[in-house]
Amino acid sequence: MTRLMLGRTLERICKGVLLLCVLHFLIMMILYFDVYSQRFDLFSRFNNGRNGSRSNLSGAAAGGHHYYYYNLSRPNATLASLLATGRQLVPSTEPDNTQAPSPKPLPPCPENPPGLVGRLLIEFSSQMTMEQVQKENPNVTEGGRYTPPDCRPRWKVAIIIPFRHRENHLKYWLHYLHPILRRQKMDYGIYIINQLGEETFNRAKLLNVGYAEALKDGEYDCFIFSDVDLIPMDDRNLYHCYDQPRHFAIAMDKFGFRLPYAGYFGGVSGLSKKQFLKINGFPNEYWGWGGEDDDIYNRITLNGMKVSRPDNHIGRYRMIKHTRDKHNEPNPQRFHKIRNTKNTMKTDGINSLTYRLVQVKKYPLFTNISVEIGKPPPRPIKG
Ligand code: UDH
Ligand code: MN
Repeated sequence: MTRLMLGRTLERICKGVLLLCVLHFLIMMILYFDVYSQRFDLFSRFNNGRNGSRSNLSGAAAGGHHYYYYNLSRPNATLASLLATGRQLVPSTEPDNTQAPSPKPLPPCPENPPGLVGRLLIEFSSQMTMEQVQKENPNVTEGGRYTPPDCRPRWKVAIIIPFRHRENHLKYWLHYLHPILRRQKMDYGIYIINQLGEETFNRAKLLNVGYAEALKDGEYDCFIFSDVDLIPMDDRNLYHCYDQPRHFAIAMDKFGFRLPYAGYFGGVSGLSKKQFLKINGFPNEYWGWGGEDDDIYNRITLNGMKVSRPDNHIGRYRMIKHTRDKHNEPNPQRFHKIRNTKNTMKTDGINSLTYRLVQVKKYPLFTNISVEIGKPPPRPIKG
């Protein structure tokens, strides 16, 4: 008899446990499907983003594509406390701004952007106005900035152009380069560093100014230094930085599409911020034409780095034909100076740069930075 009673009690306990299990399982299933349906956006797919079954569930209208969550992360909210009140089993009607889904993170930009076209036809005979060039580039934002809308760029590139009295060249440069850089999916800004006055031109010092001024405008980690008259003939020559300082303009038409000498680093080059600082930037003391690019090459090799270059057929450039500018005569001291880079690079560079900033002006396709950079020191009198 007692055995029978014991058996019945045990049976009841078992049934009770089983019932609890089933109940638990059901609750877990409800929670599981509800949370996951939100994560995978199952419902809004069917309700066209308008009020749908989910807002009806709670009896409240929901505008747009609002999502509702069980606020499990709310302080003091435990699963038990949520289960304790029936109301909380129904999704909350208050849109929770703190939990609004952030936009999908963009994928990194592809290493080989699919929109590239390869070899380009570059010519400088057709006339163009700045207004036309602006119309061609509606996606470029004020100051000549652009960021790809559909991917996360690896570099933030400042393109620095040394400049004086070359407005016509600048139009061609902007006309060709903006679309190329856009296809290359670069995140970039264009900085024209304009030397005011008519003193001797100083390309490398202007490039140092460009580095310093661009950093005031954006968090750049890559700097490309380009002459205003050089246009790449192939958009596979990617304008970003590399493991080693980059020389882009390796095959110019004016040199018969060949590197003129092994240590040539002129025309268009690029250094990451780290590489630039490692060589103390560029020399400030090369006044007039020539030598400053060789000095930069020396700085790179003396600091244990190597120049990286694209393939010969990809690194082709056209230079807009021009005569020698006034006040940019070949610098007679250049041969002597490039033999001394080792001694001068530590004290002449970005750490010794001085200039007077006169104006920063943002145009639709570029930022113009006008500066006074002084003049060459008086030549020592011989004898
Ligand atoms: N630059 C100016 N204004 C000047 C001088 C130079 O903007 O008055 C800038 C410009 O970005 C130019 C760069 O500095 O592209 C380099 O100067 P460059 O173009 O004069 O140098 P390059 O080696 O010319 O091309 C050498 C002059 C030889 C002309 C001989 C014609 N056969
Ligand atoms: Mn030139």
